Amino acid sequence: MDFFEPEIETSVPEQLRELQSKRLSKVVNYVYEKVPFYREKFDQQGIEPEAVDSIEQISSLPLTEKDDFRDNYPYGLFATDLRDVVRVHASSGTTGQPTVVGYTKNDIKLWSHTAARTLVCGGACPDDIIQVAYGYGLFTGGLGMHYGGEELGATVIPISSGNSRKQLQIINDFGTTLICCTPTYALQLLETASEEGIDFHDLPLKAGFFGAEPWSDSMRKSIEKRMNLDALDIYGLSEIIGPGVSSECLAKDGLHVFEDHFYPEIIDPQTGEALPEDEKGELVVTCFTKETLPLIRYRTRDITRLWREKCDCGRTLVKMERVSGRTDDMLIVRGVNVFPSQIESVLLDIEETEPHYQIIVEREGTLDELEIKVEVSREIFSDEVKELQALKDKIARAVSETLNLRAKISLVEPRSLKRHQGKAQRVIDRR
Ligand code: DLL
Repeated sequence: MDFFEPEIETSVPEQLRELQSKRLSKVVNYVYEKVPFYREKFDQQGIEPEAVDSIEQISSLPLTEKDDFRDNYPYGLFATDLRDVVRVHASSGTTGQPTVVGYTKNDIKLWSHTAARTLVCGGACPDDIIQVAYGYGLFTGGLGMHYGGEELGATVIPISSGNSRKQLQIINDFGTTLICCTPTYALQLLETASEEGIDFHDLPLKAGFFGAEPWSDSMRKSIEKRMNLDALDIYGLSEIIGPGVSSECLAKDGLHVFEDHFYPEIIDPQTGEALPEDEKGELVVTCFTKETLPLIRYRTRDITRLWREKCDCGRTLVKMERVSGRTDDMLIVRGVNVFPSQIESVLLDIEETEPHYQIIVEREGTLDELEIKVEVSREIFSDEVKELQALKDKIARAVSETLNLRAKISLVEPRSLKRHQGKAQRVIDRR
C-alpha cells in the first residue's frame, strides 16, 4: 500500500470536492440513522439528510462541541454497537470527565493509514526505525504513531515517554532514525543528553514528528539546531482520530490536512459563523469516513488559518497554519489577548534564555499582573546582579514591544521549573 496518494493528495480541488460531497452526503445520512443526538439536532433545525448532497452545504449543518461529549458520556455519540468497537481512547479534559472515543476495526485501519501518511509526508519510508516516545495508554499519541509506523512497514520501537537516559541509549544502539514525541519531551531529551555528554550530531536521527501541543517556530529552530534533525509539526485530536489529521512535509510551510477524510473549516469562535479561507479563527473538523465516531463539524477550540496553494512537495491539499493556541488557552491580561506560544516566541528569540518557562497571571486589586519565569543557563545565572538586571530589562522590553504588555520577568536557575513528559502545563492563572 502506498501512503503517498497522488490521486488524492495532488488532485485538483474540484475533483476533491466531488469526493467530499459524496462523503458528506453519506455521513450525514449515516449519523441521522445511527446517533439519536444527531437525529434530534437535525430534526430541531429542519435539516433533511437526503437533501445534503454538496460540500458547499456543510456550513448549514449544526456544530458539535466538547460539551456534547460530556452530555453523552461515555458512549452516547457512538454510531456503532459497542460489540463492534475494538478500542477506546480518552483525552483527559482539564475539567471533569474524560472525552471517550471509540474505533471499529475499520476505524483502526483508517487511523493506521492516516498516521502512515503523516510519516510519509515527513519523508519516512519502510527502512526507517521509529522510536515512539509519545505516551501509550488512553492518550492517542503512542498507539496512533505506533500503528502508523507498522502500517508503513517501518521498524517501530514502542518505548513510550519517560526514562530519557534509556531513550538516548536506544536511539544510539538501535539506530533510531525517526522519533515521535511532544516538543516538550524533545527538550527533556536534549537536557538529559547534555548532562550525559551526548551530542545529537553523533546520533542517527533524521527527523522528529512533534505535536500534541502548541509550539512556536522559534522552538522548532532551536530544536532542529540542537538535535540535528528536521523537526516536523503533526496535528490531531482524539475526538477526530488522534495524530494523523494534518502534518508538515519537509517544506515546513503549513500542515497538509488530510481533507479526503477530515474536512476542515474555520469559524469565528464568538459567533460560530464560517470564515473565508486565509482568515484566522477556530478550526472545525468533520470526519467523513469513521464508523464509530463520525463527528459533524466538531469545534476543536484550536486557533489556526487555512489556505490553498500547491506545496513544493507537490501536494495540493489545503494547508493549515501551526496552531497558535486554543480558544480556552488565550489569556486576557489587562484587556490584551495573548497566547502562551507568543510569549514562547519572544523568549526563544533571546539567546541567553533556555526554552523552559512558566507564565503566571494574578490579580492584584483590580489589575492583572503577568509574571514570566524563565530559566537561564548556569553561566548567566552566576553573572553579576547588574548583568542579570540588564537581561531582565531586555526580555521585558521584547515582551512589551511584541505583545504590548508589561510583564514582571523572573530569571530562575536551570532545571528549577517543573518538567513534563507529555504535554507541558505552562500557564498558571490565579485570577
Ligand atoms: O494530542 C493527538 C496527537 C498526538 C496529536 C500526537 C499529535 C501528536 P488530544 O490529547 O485529544 O490528542 O489533544 C488534542 O492537542 O485539540 C490541540 O489543542 C493540541 N494539539 C495537538 N497537536 C497539536 C499541534 C492529541 N501540532 C489537542 N500543535 C488539540 C498545537 C496541538 N496543538
